[in-house]
Amino acid sequence: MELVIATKNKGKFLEFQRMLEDIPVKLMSLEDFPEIEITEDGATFEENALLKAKITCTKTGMPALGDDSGLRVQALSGRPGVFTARYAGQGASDKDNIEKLLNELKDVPFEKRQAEFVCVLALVLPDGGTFIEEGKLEGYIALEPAGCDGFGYDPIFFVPQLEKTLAEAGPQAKDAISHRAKAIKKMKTHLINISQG
Ligand code: ITT
Repeated sequence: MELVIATKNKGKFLEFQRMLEDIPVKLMSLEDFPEIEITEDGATFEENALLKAKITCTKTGMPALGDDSGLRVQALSGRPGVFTARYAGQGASDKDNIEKLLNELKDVPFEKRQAEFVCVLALVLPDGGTFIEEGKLEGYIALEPAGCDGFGYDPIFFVPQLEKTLAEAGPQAKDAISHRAKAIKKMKTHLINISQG
């Protein structure tokens, strides 16, 4: 079965490739369909994940999987939430977003910097079949960036059980516990059933 991951984010796509390599599904991403433009205007992760998957499925005629994910920081009443990718403005770089978040939290001590990563996946099939799954990872926003693996906010997401940031932990350790790994694990059951026809 062919499956389009409805993302332009290379870091995300690499994680899907790693975590779905053991099932008989050929993955593509929006890099393979540069003509597809998606405007994320949903109010929730679920709405945005569905939007990405529906547009991609309609335009390609193939099963599509949307991933909408982001950070909820307790001291910021759950922000940036669905605006995580655009936190420092439309088209902001990971570096700009990290700088803005660290600046907003500059007076907040480490023990009050609880945060969670959320990942919502939406799978949309050409026959209209739809599946939604979610995963979360709890941690803290570090005082400064550390590590160079991963993508996005990984250098400032400190995971107590690893005693390091996700960017220091590396891909194997991240895939064992991440928000995306938990959502993918649940979605895999549906993908296996569908690919077996
Ligand atoms: P697509 O919409 O094309 O998939 P995007 O990066 O815009 O790419 P989102 O709208 O879902 O994706 O925004 C997710 C934001 O959360 C973005 O800033 C990511 O860098 C960040 N993010 C999501 N998962 C992450 C992870 O596992 N590690 C670090 N940052 C993550």
